Amino acid sequence: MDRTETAGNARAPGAETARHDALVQRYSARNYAPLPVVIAKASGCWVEDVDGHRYLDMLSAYSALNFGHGHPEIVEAFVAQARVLALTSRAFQNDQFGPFCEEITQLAGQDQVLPMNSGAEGVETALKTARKWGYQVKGVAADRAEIIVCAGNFHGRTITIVSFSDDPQFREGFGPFTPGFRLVPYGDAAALEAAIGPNTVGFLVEPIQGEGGIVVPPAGYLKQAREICARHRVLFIADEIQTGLGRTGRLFACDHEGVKPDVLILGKALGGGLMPVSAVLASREVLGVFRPGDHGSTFGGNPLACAVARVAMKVLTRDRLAERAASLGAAFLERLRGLRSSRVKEVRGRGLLIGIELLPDAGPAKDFAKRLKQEGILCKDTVESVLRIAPPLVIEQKDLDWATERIAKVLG
Ligand code: IF1
Repeated sequence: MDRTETAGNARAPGAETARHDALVQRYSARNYAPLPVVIAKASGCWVEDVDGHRYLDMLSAYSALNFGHGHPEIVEAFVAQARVLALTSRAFQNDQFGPFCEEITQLAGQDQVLPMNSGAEGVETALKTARKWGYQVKGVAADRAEIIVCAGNFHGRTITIVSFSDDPQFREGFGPFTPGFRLVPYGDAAALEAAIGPNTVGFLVEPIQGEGGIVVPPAGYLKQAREICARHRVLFIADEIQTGLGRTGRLFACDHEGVKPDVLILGKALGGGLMPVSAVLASREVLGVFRPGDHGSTFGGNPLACAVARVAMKVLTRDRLAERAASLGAAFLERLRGLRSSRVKEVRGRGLLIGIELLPDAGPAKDFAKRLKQEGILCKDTVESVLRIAPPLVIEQKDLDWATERIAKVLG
């Protein structure tokens, strides 16, 4: 798609957008309040709406689109596999699953994998793993296992996961909740250590908090937390669903501190931007707690998902997308910081996961997201005051330049 054509045009919602919006208002549950843009097609980093307006995608479906929209090789693998074999269930084996398991465990440096679909399922699987490990291996008394989580966490939307959220909206009306979780402040290793007791089996953490507002923890935090967990025989569980697979400039965000988690959760980009694929990776000792029938999923490990994930991992490594995120992201972050806007409190992030925190009197971040949309940039607010900027890792420098100008204009 040519990016310059509609640059600068007003992008007021047109008749087609209104028609679609009316359908959604009437027939969809109102669990979202999206920007008024109805996307009809996309390629790479660019999308086009039903009224023919073009936008640069700087949200990337919350990092699920690390490879951009419709990556030709990934689409090719998807279509080819769909023609040959798409689904078997795990009652039988399929010829994509074994190679997928070998490749993803090698990529992650872990012994074994348990495949699921959505990120939330991956997190649930990791929590079940930690509890079972706690009872079978650590020797915690039945039903006493505790898992420590962080204030400001976001790990998904299931009842168990919202049970340990500290965001009232994610919980309100959804009780009763799952017990067995304990909250500690994020970025505070001493608080983690103080919260550990004899029944603690795991510590679940995002290496950078996404929904929390792109919160990068203090340097050394992950390493200290890793060390504390090892000392107390607590599983260090990294939710890299959003930060993993190159987003932050390393293959995994934990790599920035040389940390290898006991349990690693991947999702989003693992599906190549085409389908939900998640995975839990760990040592043989940890994933070895499962016996046939303990846990599973109809679609987890299906041949279509495995084929897509395999080609996604291949593209990620071959095209050095983590290095690309590191260099493009560092320069982009510098330029955003250099804007010195009087409305901006802080620009932070790692690689191509960037948050722009606005000052309280600048108004809600959502208004800036709307204004950026009018300028041809799609991004999203997170918490009240933070704009989340996270383009596909395949973005070109010239597109980042184009975006910087428009962000400067809107923040100016
Ligand atoms: C929505 C946020 C992002 C995640 C981490 C697990 C999951 C997510 C670290 C669950 C999902 C999404 C879901 C999406 C909004 C979004 C989000 F703003 F809410 F926080 F990305 F930053 N762990 N994050 O970020 O994965 O089950 O959705 O596949 O609309 O809820 P999922």
